Amino acid sequence: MSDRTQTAPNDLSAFWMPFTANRQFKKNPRMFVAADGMYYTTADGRKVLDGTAGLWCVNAGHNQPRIVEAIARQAAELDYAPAFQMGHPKAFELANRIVDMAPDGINHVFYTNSGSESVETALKIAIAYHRARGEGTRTRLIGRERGYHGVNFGGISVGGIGPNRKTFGNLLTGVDHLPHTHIPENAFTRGQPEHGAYLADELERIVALGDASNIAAVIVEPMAGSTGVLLPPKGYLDRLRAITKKHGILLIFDEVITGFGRLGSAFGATHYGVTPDIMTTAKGLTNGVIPMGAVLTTSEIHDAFMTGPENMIELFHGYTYSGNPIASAAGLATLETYKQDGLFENARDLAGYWEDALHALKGLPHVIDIRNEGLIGAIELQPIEGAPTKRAFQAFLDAYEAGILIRTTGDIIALSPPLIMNKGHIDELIGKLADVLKNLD
Ligand code: PXG
Repeated sequence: MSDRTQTAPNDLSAFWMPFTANRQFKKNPRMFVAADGMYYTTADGRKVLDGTAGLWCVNAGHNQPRIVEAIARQAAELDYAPAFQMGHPKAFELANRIVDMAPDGINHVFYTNSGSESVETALKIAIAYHRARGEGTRTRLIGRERGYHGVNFGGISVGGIGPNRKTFGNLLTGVDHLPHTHIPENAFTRGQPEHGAYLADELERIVALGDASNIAAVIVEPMAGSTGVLLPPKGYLDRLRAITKKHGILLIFDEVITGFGRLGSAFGATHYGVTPDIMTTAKGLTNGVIPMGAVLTTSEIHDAFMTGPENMIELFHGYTYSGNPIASAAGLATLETYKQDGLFENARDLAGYWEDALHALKGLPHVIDIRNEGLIGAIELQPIEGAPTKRAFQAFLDAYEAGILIRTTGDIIALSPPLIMNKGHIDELIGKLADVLKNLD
C-alpha cells in the first residue's frame, strides 16, 4: 500500500466531491495536507508547485501571514454580525477599498459568498434596475457560448457549457447566446488576438430579433477562463460596450477570474480599458481563503433603487453571510497584500517571460494552440480520436506525479499561477510541463 492511502482518511465515500470523477479519485486519492507560498504539500510528503493558484483564486500565494493573522484576529474579536439591518465596520471599509481599485464610475459593492452567487445577484440587479426605472419589459438576458458563470440556475442559463446545462431541465427562459470568440485564425497568438471583433456584432442580430426594449443585460467574461482561456479579440469588448450602450442594455463583466490582478491589472475592465455597468467578482477577493464574492455597480444602477420611503428595503436580495466579518477581514488583508507586495506589478512584469516560456512549448507532441495574457496560459492538445478530454487528463495526472498542479478543461491545459511567482517558478512549471508533454501518448 502506498503512503498516500495510509495518510488518507480510511473512508472516502461520504464526501460527494464537486466537479470530480469521484470513483476514479477515490481509488487513488490526491490529497493536499499543507501549503506555503507557491507550493502544496501532498499527503505523501511531496512538494507540488501550484500552477493554478488553487482554482484561479490564491493570487497572493498560500498561507500569506497578513491574511492568516487577520482571520485569527477577527474570529476572536467579532465572529459574526447579522448581515441584514445591521453592519460592522470592516464590510464598509472593504467596500471602499474595492471601489478604490475599480474603474471610475463603479462605486457600489453588494457582497455574496461565491462567484456563482455574484452572477445570480448581478442578473437580478440588472432586471430589477430596469423595472425600477419603469422599463419592466427588459427581462431577457444574453450570455455567450463557452461562457462560465458558475453553477446556479441563472449562471448555467446564461453560461455556454453544454454538460453544465443539459441535465438540469428548462433553466431560465428568455436567454440568448452570443457566439464564442475562439476562432482558428488566432492559433498561437501571443496576447490578445487580432481577429474576431466582428463577433460582437452578433448582438445587433439578437437585438433585431428580440428588440432592445425586452433585453436587460449582456454578461460575458472579459477573458473566458474556465473553458480554456479564450481571449477577447482586439476591439471586441469595445464593440460590445458600444452596442449595449446604444440600446440601453446593461453590460456585465464576469470578473470572477480576471479580477484582482490575474491580467496584471486590478480587473479585466482596467486591463482592457472597457468599463461595464456591473462587475461580478469572488476568488481573488479573499485569496480564496474564506468564501466571499462581490458585485460592483455604477452609481446610476445603485441610485435607481434608492427611491421610495426610506424605511423600506430597497432590494429584496442578500445572503446570511453577505459581508461576513471574517471574510471582510480576509478581503482587507488580501487587498493590502496585493498593494504592499506589488503583486499586480509583479504579474505585469513577469508577463513577457511567462509568454516566452509558454510559447516555447510549440512543436511538442499534440500541441495545437498556445494562448496567454497576464499570468494566464493555455496549451491546447489534439484530442485522442473518440476519447475527448482523455489526453489532457492524463497530462494532469502525470503533472501531479511530476510535482506541478495544472488544470484541464476538455483537452486544454490552463495555467494561472499565484502572482507571487518568480522566473525560477516559471522555469520549473514550464520545464516539468514540457517533460510531461514529451512523454504523453
Ligand atoms: N464566473 C466565472 C467567470 C468563474 O470562472 C464562477 C463564476 C463561479 O464561481 P464559484 O465561486 O461559484 O465557483 C467562476 C468559477 C476552472 C474553474 O478550473 C473555474 C471556476 C471554478 C472552478 C474551477 O476553470 N470558475
